[in-house]
Amino acid sequence: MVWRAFLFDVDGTLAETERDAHRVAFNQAFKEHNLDWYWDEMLYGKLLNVTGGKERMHHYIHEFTDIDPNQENWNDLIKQIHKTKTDYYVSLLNEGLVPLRPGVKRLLEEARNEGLRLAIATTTTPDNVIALLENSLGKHSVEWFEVIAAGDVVKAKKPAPDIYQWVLNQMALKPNECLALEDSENGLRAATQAGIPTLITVNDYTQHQDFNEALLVVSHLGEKTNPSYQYENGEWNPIGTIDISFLQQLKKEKCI
Ligand code: XBP
Ligand code: MG
Repeated sequence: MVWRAFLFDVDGTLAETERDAHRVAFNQAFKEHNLDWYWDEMLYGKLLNVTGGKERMHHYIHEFTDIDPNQENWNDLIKQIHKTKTDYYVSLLNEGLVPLRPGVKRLLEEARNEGLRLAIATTTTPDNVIALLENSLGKHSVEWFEVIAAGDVVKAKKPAPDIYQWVLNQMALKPNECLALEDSENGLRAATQAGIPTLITVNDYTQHQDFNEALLVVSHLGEKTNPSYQYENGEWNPIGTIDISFLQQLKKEKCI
C-alpha cells in the first residue's frame, strides 16, 4: 500500500503564520475596535492551545480579562472583530512577507508530478488559506488542492477529528491511504483520532508538545541546502530532505 493523498495543515505547517501574521492581525483588529487588549508573543503561545480565532478570543475573555461575557453581546462583537482581523491578515499576506516553510513547495510539486492527491485541513478562515496559497505559490495554486477544508466548515475544530473526517468523506479515501502533515499537538490529535498517520514539522511554538503518536517528527521538510532533522529518542539527527520516495518507504516500513 502507498500514500494516495497528502492532507496539509496550514498555520505553522505550510508557513509560520502565527506569530508574525495572525497575532499581528489580531492586535490591529483590537486597536480598531477600541479594545486595550494586546497579545504579546508569549501570551499568544498560550492562547494557541485554543484553535480558531473566534474561539481563541472567547477563551481570552474568560481566562485573561474581568469582562463579564454575559453583559454585552460578545458573540456578535467577536464576529465583527474577527472579520476585521481577517482583513488585516489578508493584507499582511498580500505584502508577501510570509514565506512557505523549507521544503513545502518542493514536496507539493513532487506530489503533483507523481499524481498524489492533495487537500487542506485547517482551522483557519478560507480567505486566509487562499491568500497564503496565491501569494506563495501563484494565482492557480488553489486548484492544486482537491479539497480545501477550512474554518467553520465543521463545528468542532481541532483537536476534534471532524475536519479530517470531512476531508476523507469528500475525497472518498480511507484514513490509511492518507498522510497528514501537521505542526501541533492539536493537529496531531485531530488527524490521529481520524485514523490518519501524521508527520509533524515542529516550530518554535510547538517544539515541546507531545508528538508520541506521530509517524515522524522533523524540524521541517528540508531542502538540499537546508537539511531537515529528525527527532527520535530524545535526540535531533540530520535526515536530509523529506521527499516522496522517502515517505513511501516510511509507509512500507511503519504502516499497513
Ligand atoms: C490554526 C489556528 C487558527 C489561526 C487563526 O490551527 O488555530 O485559529 O490561529 O485563524 P491549525 P482564524 O493550524 O491547527 O489548523 O482567526 O481564521 O480562525
Ligand atoms: Mg497548525
